[in-house]
Amino acid sequence: MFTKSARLWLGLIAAASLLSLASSCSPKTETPGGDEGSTSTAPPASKGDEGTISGKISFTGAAPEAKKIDTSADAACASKNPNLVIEDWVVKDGKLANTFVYIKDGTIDGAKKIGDYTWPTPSAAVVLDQNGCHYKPHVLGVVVNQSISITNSDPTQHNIHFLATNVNPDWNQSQVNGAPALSHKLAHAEVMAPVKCNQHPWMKSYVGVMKHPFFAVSAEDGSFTIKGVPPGKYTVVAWHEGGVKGTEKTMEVTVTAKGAATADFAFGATAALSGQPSSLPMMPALEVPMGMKH
Ligand SMILES: [Cu+2]
Repeated sequence: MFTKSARLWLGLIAAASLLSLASSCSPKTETPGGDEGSTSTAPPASKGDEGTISGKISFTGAAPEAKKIDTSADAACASKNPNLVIEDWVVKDGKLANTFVYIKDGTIDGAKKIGDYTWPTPSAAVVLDQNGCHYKPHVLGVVVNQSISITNSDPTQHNIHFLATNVNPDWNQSQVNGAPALSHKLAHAEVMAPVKCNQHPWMKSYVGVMKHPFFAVSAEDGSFTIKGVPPGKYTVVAWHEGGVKGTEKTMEVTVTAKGAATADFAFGATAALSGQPSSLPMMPALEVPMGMKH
């Protein structure tokens, strides 16, 4: 059957695969908003003095053209949503939608760093709908382990694919038209978990997974509000797709008791130009076996 050296090689290959499996079971976490793990401290009790962080996301310069998507590969998509356009940059009157804004770090007044607490996971699911052969919403946020209810509102089959990163694992499910909702949870904080449809290559979505509930997504008028923020000093980040792993803007924000802090961010033509509309960011990490990265 096998020569002695072939047997040796087979053994080595098996050992290497086991090693890489073992290391991929404990994914390296990049801790946006802190990460789960070391502590399980409940956050300080509410004093009823929480404030808000709100603002507008602007796009400076000429808005990138919203390119039309060729949906001819699926007649159901073409007839339901004939004017489907790429959603990489949704700009209206100089304001930018689909920006994920979150507290990355910071300290609650009289308490610890926000990432040192384990915030409760909301029991309500967040809905990610496949509707008109695109995702609604295009960008969404969840708390670690919060259910995402994936619905198919189209007269065609979709295949939702949460791409593996070095934070969260691969998850890939097809869903025929009329099928019940699927449910998925992400166990690790991540900015952003990329989602695509294996059936319709233009379909993309991004899910921000936070250890805490202090995040929001900018609406079509660029506005966002993060509610229920305990008074403190925070680093607030606005993330928008484009570039290799998206583009982030950072701001230091102080929230006073019952205060309304403002955090306006601006993205511009430079970030748009570095975007890669035809491919998903964060893909390069996929091909490298975990064992080789340490
Ligand atoms: Cu699809």
